[in-house]
Amino acid sequence: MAVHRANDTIAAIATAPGTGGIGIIRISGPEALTLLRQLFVSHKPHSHFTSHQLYYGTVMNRAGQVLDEALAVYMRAPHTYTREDVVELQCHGSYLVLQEILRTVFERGARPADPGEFTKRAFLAGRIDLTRAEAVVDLLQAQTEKGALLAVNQLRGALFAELEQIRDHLLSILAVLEVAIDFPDEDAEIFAAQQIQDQLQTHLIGPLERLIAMAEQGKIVREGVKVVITGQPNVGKSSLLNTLLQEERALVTPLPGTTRDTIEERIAIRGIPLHLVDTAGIRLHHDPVEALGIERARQKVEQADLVLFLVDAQVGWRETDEELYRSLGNKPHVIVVNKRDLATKEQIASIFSRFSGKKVVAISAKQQEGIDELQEAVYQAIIGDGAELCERMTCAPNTRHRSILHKTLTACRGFEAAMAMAAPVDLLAVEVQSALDHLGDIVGLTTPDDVLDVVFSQFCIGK
Ligand SMILES: Nc1nc2c(ncn2[C@@H]2O[C@H](COP(=O)(O)OP(=O)(O)OP(=O)(O)O)[C@@H](O)[C@H]2O)c(=O)[nH]1
Ligand SMILES: [Mg+2]
Repeated sequence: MAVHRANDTIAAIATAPGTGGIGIIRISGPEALTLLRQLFVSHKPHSHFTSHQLYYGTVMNRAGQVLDEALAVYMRAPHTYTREDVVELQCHGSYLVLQEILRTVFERGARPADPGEFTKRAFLAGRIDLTRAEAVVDLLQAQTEKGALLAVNQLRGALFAELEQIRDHLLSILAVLEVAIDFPDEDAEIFAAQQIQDQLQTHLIGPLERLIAMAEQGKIVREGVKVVITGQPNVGKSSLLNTLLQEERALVTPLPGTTRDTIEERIAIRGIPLHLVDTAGIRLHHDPVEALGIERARQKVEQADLVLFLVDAQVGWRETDEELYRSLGNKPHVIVVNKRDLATKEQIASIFSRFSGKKVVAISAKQQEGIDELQEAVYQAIIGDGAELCERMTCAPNTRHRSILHKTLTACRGFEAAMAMAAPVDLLAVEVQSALDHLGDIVGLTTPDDVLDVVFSQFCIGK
């Protein structure tokens, strides 16, 4: 595991992703006050920050641009949670803005807090005992919005399951090598090099590369589930975006072909951060600008984690809807029957009848009806029975996971190279052991001495 010095100044977003309202950035360590002075300008001039007092002002980036209005509090050591100097910034809670502010904090010298590191510091400073630390975990879990937690847990569970499999394969290879070391004469029989090489490619290098790629794409828990609104022109896609955002973000007109380019916004549904994309209505068209928009719309659908497929209830299900719908393949989706205020019960029922068992919701984007049901359907698609979605995304490796995955992969490649050079078996075993050791930093099984890490890794970052 990367060695982080205990007296670094650390920072993280302390509130759950996507919950809105306010978002808190917490900074702890010797540089906390210096950082506060650098990035926060109080509205009322004052000569110094009094401990435990709230200040109202603006947060700036290094270029001096205002990032947000915020309330700041400086808490002088040792009367703080971590017994270090602590600064908290209460901001407006948009996840993007919070990340922007956090980036500025990092640029100015703080480093990202490890999961549970604030509480770990509190524990190490004798501020709380281990049982209390664990109780804090429970409390946090109870307080945090269920959706966000479920998402994190489910995704994290999937990551662990994959890593366990990788570990099992490493262990089985190690076992073969150990036997070969202990019984050198039977070398040839036990040590089936080709088989090990296959196992290495299929079950170790391949999956590790995939996980790293996934981590590199950024993703899910940090950035949100990518939800793309698609459908034919004029079905009400932009209206839906606006309704979900509660803001007139996209242009809405009675004319088909209004949206020419994609529009991307971030929102949260039940604590799950979403990256919501409105696209141009898809139809065959010769207007070159619209054609470009349509091409882009198709790409967005391609990249989506979840598609909201809109159809106009009054117009009904057309051949062209069918065509477009088929092009989704098995992409996770929710069918949204819009403009229900204009349609008869029969019209709505006839569309519903096509999708028995699938997720269909009838809404009116304009009258803001059925939006709760839609949110529930989206939530279910992601969390509830969204096994397909979770399976595809598998997990959300974070930055720490990523660097460990890299080290594990490097060790596996080292093993591969050593095999190719027909290195002595005990050297091969060393490579495999090293891969296992790295992996253990995530899975936690091969670092037996550190109960603390296991306990504290249960915390969300920022606690
Ligand atoms: N009555 C009613 N009208 C709606 C509803 N949703 C959208 N509309 C109207 O339908 C028209 C088209 O809405 P848009 O949101 O622009 O549709 P769009 O799918 O984004 O259209 P393009 O961008 O052209 O593909 C507008 O006049 C909206 O006011 C609804 O639920 N009920
Ligand atoms: Mg539109």
